[in-house]
Amino acid sequence: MTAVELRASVLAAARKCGADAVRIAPAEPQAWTHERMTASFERGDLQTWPYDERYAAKAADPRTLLAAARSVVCIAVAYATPAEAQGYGRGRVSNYAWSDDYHRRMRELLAALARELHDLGATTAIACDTAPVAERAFAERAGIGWIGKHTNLIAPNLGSYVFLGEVVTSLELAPDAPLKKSCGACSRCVTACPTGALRGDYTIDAGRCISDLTQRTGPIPRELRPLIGTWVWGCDLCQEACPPTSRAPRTAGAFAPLDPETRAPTLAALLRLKSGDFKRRYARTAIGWRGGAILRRNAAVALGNLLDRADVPVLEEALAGDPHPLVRGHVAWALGRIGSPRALAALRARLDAETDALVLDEIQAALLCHSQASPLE
Ligand code: B12
Repeated sequence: MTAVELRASVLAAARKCGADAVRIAPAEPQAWTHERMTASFERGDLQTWPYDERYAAKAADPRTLLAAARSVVCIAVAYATPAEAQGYGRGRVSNYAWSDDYHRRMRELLAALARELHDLGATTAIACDTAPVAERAFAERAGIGWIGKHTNLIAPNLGSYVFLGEVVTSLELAPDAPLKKSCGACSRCVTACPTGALRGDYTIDAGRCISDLTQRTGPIPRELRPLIGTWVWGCDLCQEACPPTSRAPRTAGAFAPLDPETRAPTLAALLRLKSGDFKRRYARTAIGWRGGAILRRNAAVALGNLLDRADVPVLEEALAGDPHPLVRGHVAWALGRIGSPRALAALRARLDAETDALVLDEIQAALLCHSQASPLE
């Protein structure tokens, strides 16, 4: 087989396995990526992630995954499915988590492609999300698309609602050229981000990104909670505002959407979600890995942002009965935000019964805001 035929068979195999876009990058260390990632970590952009300079060095060099690496086969798979109206009282879940967990689907796809490459005599390593690979940077180098001001990779005709994956291989394949495109003067994503996470210079302060805030463990900083709106898992606001992304067809075949209650859960029901129900509903999705308490915490914040007195009883119930102090603390905040007489009475009543210091602090902070006047009274 000639080098041209080999390359063509690899690209055809990737398409056959389900890639919507496929291009090749050389398996060389990317000094520019190493530098940019290091600078980002030094600025503290990814404070909730265990990343450092050593991680950046690994992520910028595919030989970390495979010593004999010569090429990186980069693929993108579209995941946007038709958008739907959310409905009042429902939480927003990011489009990337509307279907079966993409990690599983992408691994199947990448493993199938790797098997095809083995038949061509190659050794391989596959990566999607969890391996130390700067996936967007390699996809950008391969010419799959360009990195936008929202820091997501935007592929022509597909937009940014694409998952990225790589097969690092010992095969010597002629690389593709980068597209060398940029967002130009467009900065709609920057304006659309309510928390100001995007700086407009193609970098992000991930500690302010709603996607990070809803997925991290531990308390969400109080000053950022009102900006989260009704997002309960991930966030798509920067991508919804992105012209090439909103123009792209929402017809992903590989990721069929699950039922509406999973994609846009009723907030009151989410706050009451028991562990067994959480597993039944979310174990198969990309939401499953963090556990139910994180979702209940997020439901509390979303209810605090809906500012509806009708939700006070369910919040009251959770303040007294949720087993997790993290949830009770955010519920206290939500009751304080609503600030109706019944909500404040529930907070006061809990002061004597509550034993957890974090929750007590939240209750006191919530009551303090109302020591002068309540917005809804
Ligand atoms: C940590 C992480 C997060 C964190 C931090 C995100 C961030 N922007 O760094 C949080 C939780 C916030 C997050 C959110 C999301 N994530 Co995420 N995440 C990752 C993960 C695991 C590591 C990313 C990382 O290393 N970040 C550190 C920064 C410094 O590095 P970087 O993102 O690679 O980008 C820099 C370099 O590429 C460098 N660079 C290198 N070469 C070049 C060239 C040019 C021209 C430019 C401009 C820049 C550049 O500049 C970039 C910006 O500084 C990757 C998987 C992976 N292994 O790569 C998925 C990944 C990036 N996430 C993904 C997705 C889908 C999301 C969400 C859309 C999910 C959601 N809807 O909630 C959001 C998007 C939020 C956003 N605007 O970024 C996809 C992105 C797909 C795409 N089309 O780009 C990935 C690739 C997973 C996958 N396999 O598909 N994520």
